[in-house]
Amino acid sequence: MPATILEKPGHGVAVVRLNRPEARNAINLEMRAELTAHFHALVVDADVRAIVITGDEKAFVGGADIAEMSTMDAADHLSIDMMNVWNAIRACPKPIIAAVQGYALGGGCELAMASDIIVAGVGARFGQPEVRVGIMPGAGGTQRLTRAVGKFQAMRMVLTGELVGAAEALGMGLVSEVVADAEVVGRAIEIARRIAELPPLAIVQAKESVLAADNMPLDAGLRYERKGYQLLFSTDDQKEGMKAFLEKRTPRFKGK
Ligand code: CO8
Repeated sequence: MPATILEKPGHGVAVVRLNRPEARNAINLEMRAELTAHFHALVVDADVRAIVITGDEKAFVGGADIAEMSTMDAADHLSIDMMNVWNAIRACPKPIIAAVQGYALGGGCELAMASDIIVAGVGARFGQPEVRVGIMPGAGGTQRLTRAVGKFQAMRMVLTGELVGAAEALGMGLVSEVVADAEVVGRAIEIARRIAELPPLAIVQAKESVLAADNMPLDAGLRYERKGYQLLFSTDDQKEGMKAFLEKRTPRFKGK
């Protein structure tokens, strides 16, 4: 069985399912390689405009594979490109929606945070428990988490390894919305479909601009945002979107 399954339910949406249920979808080297390949392919797939990533009902991802990591040394980590998958996800200009049921721990919480929107089931649990196995977060758990929830909640999660439930995660700003567990994937696909109907050039520019907020001082970020905004006035979709509004009809976006 592959460690991941790629599905294309149509309407511009791709669904990447993590498929190691027997190991709570722990991320091993095989899964990393498959995820990297999927994201490289999805970036250039013109039929895909939004991506949903999900696990199963018990776990989104239980973390990096501890059995596999247990015998690795620092040189292994440096020589195997462990970060390839994170770079592939980070370089993906299309919106990524994490549909989280069950555990999102360690690398799993980091994978959710590398996405753009997180839909969580009421039973979802998030955590950065790496210290409990003698390490620390290595793929965004001290950086993206701190930016999402602030220093004091991040410190609590990273230094104690305690898990937080979906309601608490929502209150902290760690997830976008919470729905019934059985509705998580459907809701994520619904959001992806809605995004896929919108003008893709505007979506890509908007995503890039929001992500830039993490890396730029406000003045530079506002200038960056304005350039993206101005650039979109050179697209056919801007003309069509505004014309359709004024003519009181549904726009037909072409991605040009
Ligand atoms: N790695 C390997 N195997 C795992 C992992 C994991 N992270 N999580 C669960 N499994 C396996 C278990 O060993 C068990 O296998 P078996 O049936 O053969 O004994 C099976 O999955 C089911 O697990 P449980 O019986 O424990 O299932 P529960 O539902 O009772 O508990 C938990 C699920 C809460 C997820 C529990 O298994 C657990 O605490 N797992 C470990 C969580 C953890 O510590 N995660 C952090 C790992 S370190 C990390 O992620 C570092 C990231 C660094 C950079 C990013 C790289 C991708």
